[in-house]
Amino acid sequence: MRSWPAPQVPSLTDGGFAVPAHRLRLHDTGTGTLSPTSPGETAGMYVCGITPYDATHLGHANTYLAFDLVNRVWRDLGHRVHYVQNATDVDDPLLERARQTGVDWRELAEREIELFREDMTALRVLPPDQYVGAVEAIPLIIEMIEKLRAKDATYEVEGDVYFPVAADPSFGSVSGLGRAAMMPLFAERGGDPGREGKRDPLDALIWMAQRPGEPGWDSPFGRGRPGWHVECSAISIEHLGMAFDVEGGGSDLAFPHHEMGASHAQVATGEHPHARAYVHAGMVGLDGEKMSKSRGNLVFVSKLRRAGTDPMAIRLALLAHHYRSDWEWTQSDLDEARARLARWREAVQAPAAPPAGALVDEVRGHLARDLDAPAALAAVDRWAAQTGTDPSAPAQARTLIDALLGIDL
Ligand code: 5CA
Ligand code: ZN
Repeated sequence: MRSWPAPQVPSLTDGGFAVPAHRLRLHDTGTGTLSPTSPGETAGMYVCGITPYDATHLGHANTYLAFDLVNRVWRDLGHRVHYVQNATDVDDPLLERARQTGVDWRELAEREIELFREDMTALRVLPPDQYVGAVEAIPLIIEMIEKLRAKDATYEVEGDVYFPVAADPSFGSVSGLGRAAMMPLFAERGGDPGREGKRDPLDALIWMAQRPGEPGWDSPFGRGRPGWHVECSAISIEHLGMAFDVEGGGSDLAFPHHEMGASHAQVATGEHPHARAYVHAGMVGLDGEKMSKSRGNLVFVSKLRRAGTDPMAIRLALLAHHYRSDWEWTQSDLDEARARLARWREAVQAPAAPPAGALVDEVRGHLARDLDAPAALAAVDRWAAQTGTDPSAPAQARTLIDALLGIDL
């Protein structure tokens, strides 16, 4: 599928600031520790995309912004970044919404993906190099299921194909959860622990035989459509291979989605690990609940934009929270971000300011320690509150804020 246009990313090294000696450290969900990313020349990142049955809400935006920071920090460290994202353009919730509203599921997906592209462009989120829909990936997915079948890592229940989690000795290491904790999450997040005929309640559906009135594609295991986890598993290894640097998404994807996807990939390829680090963003809520399409308590990026909100204020409002924290959106988030944006704009338009070198080091340092954007923002605030005499500092600070925080002043 078409990705979206890339914003310009100015280079701090071209501006005379040496490449930092540190590495980017990120919190890995499986180990619960900060782990240094150690990409080669090219860093590989897969971030799960939207299920396009509704518009992008601030929770989605917050998650994509977190990984946009990863992208920007790696680039600043001199790496090329190979970034891949999917769009789950065929799945239960999408088909359900299409049925309810009488819209063709393909049209619904296309419309919402286009809106997502516009939102990401407005928020200056760097686009993936490959933006891949589940539908266009079906041949890849079938190929992957064939590999699992060849390893005896599939079985059928009434025409549906399952993956036995027992096939992967490292099952559980992505989320770090034990079976007791997995069970309720599996039921809550699209799994079917109670289905009769399964060998293990946690086994995951990888191919669903066509249901009446639903779309289906021919495959060696019958006409049907792919399960959810195998979609991201197949797309990620096709474009990034195994052991890519970061797989990311919101914390609701750690289990079962990333856990199952890793198991599928590890069993199909016989290699380990699927990703070197599994990184998860916190959940953004509104009125005491996780913002979610099914709950309907959503603040849409597109709606804020249409109401005239500066997308840079939305971006700053989200960056004011650490990416791993769970938090609630309120109007004051936006008010504070607008005021901050105005202060920063004024500071970079001044004829002179305090030297920017220390600020560059500080912002780079904060982001390299598990993307501490709130600390980076506070450092810029302190710089902007001072007066100084360095005439090149305002432009340098502007470059820094653009390159690493993605804020166009
Ligand atoms: N298509 C799948 C991933 S393959 C999916 O989860 N789609 S989604 O549209 O439901 O979510 C897209 C991304 O936004 C996921 O990374 C999800 O974890 C994240 N997300 C969803 N709701 C929130 C929220 N309230 N706060 C933060 N992130 C969220
Ligand atoms: Zn995914």
